[in-house]
Amino acid sequence: MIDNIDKKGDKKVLLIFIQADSGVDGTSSLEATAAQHNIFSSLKDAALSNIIRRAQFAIPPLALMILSSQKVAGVTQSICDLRFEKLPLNEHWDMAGISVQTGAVRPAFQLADALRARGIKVVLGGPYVTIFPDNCRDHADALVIGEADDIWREVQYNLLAGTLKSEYRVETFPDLSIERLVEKDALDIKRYFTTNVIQTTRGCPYSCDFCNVHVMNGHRLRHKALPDVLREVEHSLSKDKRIFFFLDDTINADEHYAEKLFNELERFKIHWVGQATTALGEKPRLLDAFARSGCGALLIGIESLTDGSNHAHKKFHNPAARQVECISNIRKAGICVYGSFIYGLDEDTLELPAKLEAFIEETGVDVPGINLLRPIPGTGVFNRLAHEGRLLHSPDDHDAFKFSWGQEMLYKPLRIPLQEFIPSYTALTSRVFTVQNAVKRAMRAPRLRSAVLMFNLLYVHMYGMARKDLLRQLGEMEK
Ligand code: B12
Ligand code: SF4
Repeated sequence: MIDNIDKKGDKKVLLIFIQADSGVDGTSSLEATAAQHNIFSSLKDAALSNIIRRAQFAIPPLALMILSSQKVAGVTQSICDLRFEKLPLNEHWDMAGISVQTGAVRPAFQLADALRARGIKVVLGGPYVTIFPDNCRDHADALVIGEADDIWREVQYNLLAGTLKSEYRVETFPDLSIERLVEKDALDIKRYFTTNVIQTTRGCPYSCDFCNVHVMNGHRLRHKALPDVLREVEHSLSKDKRIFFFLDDTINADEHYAEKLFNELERFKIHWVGQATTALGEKPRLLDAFARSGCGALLIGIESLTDGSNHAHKKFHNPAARQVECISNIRKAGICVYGSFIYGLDEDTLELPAKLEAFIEETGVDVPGINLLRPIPGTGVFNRLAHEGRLLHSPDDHDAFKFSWGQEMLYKPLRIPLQEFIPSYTALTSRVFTVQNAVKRAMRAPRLRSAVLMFNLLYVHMYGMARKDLLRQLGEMEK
């Protein structure tokens, strides 16, 4: 392949991560005009939105770090993260690679069209392209469908040779046990809260119907070899000494592997955060390995407090009867819990908010996240809601779909009329997210008290904004 290379010169590739319209990229009111009626409040919202974007989730896109680590002689790659920087259009680029997440489809396509109009070749990849390639074809010179860890080299060779194909389809999931060191040289390290992002496994053995992961990455858990992970931690530390984010969706999915990993990691004396299931709380040895290796906080998807609702959404690995004990045990081990709940699942009733509040109190969840169900196109729940006529927008209009911050209902809950559901949700978030509760949670947190305070205070603001949007939606429904 290399023999065909056009020797005219190096090719420059820009890898782009898009800022989503709302959600964790800095919540802003969904109704811009309404937010602007008061200049001071819109300035305050813009400033807070900026802080949220930078402080809270300022980690780099691992996908683009992986791609830029696939080096081909004659190609230079840079990452542009539109959440924090502007497009460097004063420079020459031969090709742009855009990561398209569902929910940021419109800005991604607009950007792709604009770049192509300037003569830059555009390759689209990422979750949305993998699930809905046909919707993307008109906006790209090439699509990469699937996990691009290995195929990205071929794309670069073809760029050099002037033989870019319109489609690259990854037929089998990459074998993660082959070492691929992730480099940071295409990134501006200073822009981020930390650049230590590591994924040790990919895929998910579970099938929650509101989630895309098992759809995109498969049900079989693929592991990196433990020595490779340790080398990656060491390499990452040599460039950046800050906290680590393990991006695995369930870092305790393979308990045996996780225990070995975190026992080995102890010697690096790092601090880390990640995502786990409640099951961790009933495995004292594993929990101990997590705590000794420097685990400061875990995001735990609790979703509902009733088995009926969790089971209705194919989540079977979080039995309601064990939730209190598991969460309490994790906190007793000195690990903060970000408890992620969803209100509005199929078996939920108006009694759930009171239960949720009591649960948060009883277990001492350090940072609660009370989400509305987001039916992501391509998930089982999206298809079911579309089939049952419960979506509030056309199923074909993926642009109507937003990953907002509990700011709008996108569907009709099964057992609660929307007119009652919205007020019960807004009343719940106004009780849970108060300044007083933020201070209380920070004071009782097992560690990371200032981070717990900051998160809770930001949520006072973010859920407050969400309430305004939701109540506006309710008002419109009642007109
Ligand atoms: C860490 C993380 C974040 C971080 C960092 C963002 C990031 N994507 O790096 C933060 C906190 C910022 C974040 C934010 C959000 N996230 Co998030 N996040 C994740 C998580 C846990 C890991 C992402 C990751 O690094 N994966 C590992 C890499 C290697 O996989 P990958 O991103 O899919 O990339 C591979 C392929 O897709 C492809 N690829 C990707 N991009 C490109 C680009 C090109 C050019 C090519 C060729 C190929 C290619 O090749 C890559 C290598 O194999 C995933 C879950 C998951 N398992 O992926 C959710 C996930 C991506 N997030 C999700 C969501 C919903 C969000 C938010 C909308 C949340 C919110 N309400 O605001 C925002 C959106 C932000 C945005 N601007 O788009 C959903 C996306 C669903 C979808 N269909 O798009 C996921 C899948 C979670 C889920 N359960 O469904 N997230
Ligand atoms: S929500 Fe978590 S546990 Fe459920 S399928 Fe998705 S990644 Fe797996």
